[in-house]
Amino acid sequence: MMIKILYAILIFATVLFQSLQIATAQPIPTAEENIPYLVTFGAQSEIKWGDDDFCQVFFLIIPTSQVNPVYIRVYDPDCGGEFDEAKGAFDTKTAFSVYGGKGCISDPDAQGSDPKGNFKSGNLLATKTFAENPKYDKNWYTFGPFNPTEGELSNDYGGYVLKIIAQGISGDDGNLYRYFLSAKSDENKAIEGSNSCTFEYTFRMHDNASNVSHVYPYINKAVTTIKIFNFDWDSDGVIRIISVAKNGVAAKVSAEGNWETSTHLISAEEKNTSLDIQFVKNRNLPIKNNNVVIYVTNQYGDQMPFFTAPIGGIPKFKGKIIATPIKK
Ligand SMILES: [Ca+2]
Ligand SMILES: [Ca+2]
Ligand SMILES: [Ca+2]
Repeated sequence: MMIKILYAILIFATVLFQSLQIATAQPIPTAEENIPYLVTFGAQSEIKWGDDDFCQVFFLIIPTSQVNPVYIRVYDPDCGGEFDEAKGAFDTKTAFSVYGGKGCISDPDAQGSDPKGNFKSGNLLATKTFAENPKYDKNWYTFGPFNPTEGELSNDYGGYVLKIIAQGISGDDGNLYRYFLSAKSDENKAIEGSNSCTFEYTFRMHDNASNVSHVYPYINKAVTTIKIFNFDWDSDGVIRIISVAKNGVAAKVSAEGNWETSTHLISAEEKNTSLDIQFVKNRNLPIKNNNVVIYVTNQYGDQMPFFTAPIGGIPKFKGKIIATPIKK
């Protein structure tokens, strides 16, 4: 009996260890991020509704061990129906376009915070524009199949990289959606060892104030200072940093339709780890339908990637917890 229990514990520990070692990041956003939806507004929208540039770029990283085709599935790509954010009648068109090939991620314009210059770098592999369409409301549209080698091979990012750009072509409504990098066309089947990243995140917060959302920028060994930019947070609580060396350092937060920035030093132990930037809503006055934009630069002003499956796992503060006496 005792041996059976020990054996069960061993199996459980092995599975847990493996799950920590292998990133499985196919739903975008991931469970670790706890972000309900990505959001992109139509080109005629007011930026104070929470999208500064009506464009969102994501990179999908496929391990070189993957030989079979992959699919990029988009949940609720249309703008209309249940989840999307209406301004008057739904009249928004959103183009989703998939790119691969040389320059797809390595072109510096692809890694900026603004859709400028050659940000559509690489080869266009597929594109489709969606308006309001009940067929795709609360439903999936599948791009692909794509051969992994159609992506750009990148040693820096650890695999073949595809890019998907969501762009609000026209209209003034908010299109909410999610992605899944799948091994199958008609269902979501994870690809072991894959990951995804973006250099500027535009997303919808939960309405329920008990939900904390997270993004995970990776700190490579060259980073000494970071600058956090956030837009249209609507003063909805706090944005704080957890890392191996930071235990809830507050970033300066934006109100409605403005950018705020704060600069934070990076310590030696934070190099080659991820930061956990947490979005904690105000429990007394939670904001509904809050869309927010965030990006982070290093000391050279270069954008840093947010990985949907944090590299090295979710960081835990390793310093001493200093107890603060409770005020009575
Ligand atoms: Ca409209
Ligand atoms: Ca949608
Ligand atoms: Ca907002």
